[in-house]
Amino acid sequence: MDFSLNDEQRQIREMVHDICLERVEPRAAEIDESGEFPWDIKELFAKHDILAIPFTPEYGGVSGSVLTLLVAVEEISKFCVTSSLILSVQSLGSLPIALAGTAEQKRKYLPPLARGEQLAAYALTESGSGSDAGGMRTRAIKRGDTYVLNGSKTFITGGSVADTVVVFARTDQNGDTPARNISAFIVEKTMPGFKVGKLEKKMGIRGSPTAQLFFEDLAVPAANRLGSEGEGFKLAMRVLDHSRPGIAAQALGIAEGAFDLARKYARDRHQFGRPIAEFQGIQFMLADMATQIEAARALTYASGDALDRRLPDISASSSMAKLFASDTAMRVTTDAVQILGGYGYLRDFPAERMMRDAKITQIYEGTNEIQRLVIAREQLKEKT
Ligand code: COS
Repeated sequence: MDFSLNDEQRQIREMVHDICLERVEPRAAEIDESGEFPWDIKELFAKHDILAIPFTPEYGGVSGSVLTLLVAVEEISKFCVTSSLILSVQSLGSLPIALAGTAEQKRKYLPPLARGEQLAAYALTESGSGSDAGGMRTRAIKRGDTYVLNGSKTFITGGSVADTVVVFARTDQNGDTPARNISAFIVEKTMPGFKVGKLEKKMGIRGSPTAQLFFEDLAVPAANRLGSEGEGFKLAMRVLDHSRPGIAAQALGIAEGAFDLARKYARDRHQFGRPIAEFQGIQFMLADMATQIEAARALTYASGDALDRRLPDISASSSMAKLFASDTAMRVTTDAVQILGGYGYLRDFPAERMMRDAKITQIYEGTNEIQRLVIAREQLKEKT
């Protein structure tokens, strides 16, 4: 089955595939082992305009289509999930600016991101507010034409390498305004008071830095506020509606990479005098893996297409894609390790890395329990 991609999307998929096969796949195990951010891959993606895919030509980009971005993320993830995150986070961190920025903010911040000269990050989560994103404590107090930020963020993907970070903070001045008086600010890493804390040691996506960020009397010009004061929570949710299909695409790519590996191994590995692919137990596993992947791809592409066509009620389709594709990635990578048997458990083969990388897709950008909550709420809304 092939979802109807246009010529541009097919060309981008081919280009990304060729580059990743030649340059990213040979680095994937090393990146995982070292746990270091792959600056060489970031430069490679910038040079080939891969980091320009999330941006429209008006701001120096090459596409701006969500579906095109998903296809690119899927393709990179087949080879190296850490590398796919360089593109995903460039999109996530710039989405608040693209969705809510003024023309001036977009002109200033988007072109260097599209050129890959700068990196972006999205700072919503805090140690005490993960699923309950509205419970954040970082505060921005207005003083004249600046806001003074104090607080911290945690689990910020790419936070230590980003030049531009969109930070969400409470703007209720006296604690007596509505609970969700949250606003979003474009923060530059060079602003005094911006500090990077510890980098987390993780199970997977090990070359993607996950950082703590601290803001100590950090003065942000009021001109860097995104949208109206108090509108930040809704913006954060809109961004997640747009970015969750990207996690689905990542999960889909991991599942496809693991499936290809397992299929090849099943054909090559002989036991009891024949390839293990001839045993029904293996065939049934491969059949289930392939079916789940097809279904995950259909949901993922449909959610991207819905966003591109600006259809209403996209929250549920984004969450469904993320939920189903990430569960698929976990199942398929676990089965791939099983098909490879003892070899699947060794670092000599990429199956175990894919399984470790898959797990995070069920957790970040909203746990799958939160996705179910979003989907259920949409189903229970009164339909006219
Ligand atoms: N788009 C626009 N507005 C939205 C929205 C969306 N997708 N979802 C909610 N809102 C609005 C609501 O309409 C409501 O507006 P009003 O106050 O005008 O009625 C407001 O935002 C608050 O919504 P709600 O009451 O649903 O908020 P909750 O605190 O119940 O939170 C969940 C909702 C749990 C869905 C949200 O907190 C969430 O997604 N949490 C997970 C966060 C996450 O994914 N973190 C991962 C790290 S970021 S990489």
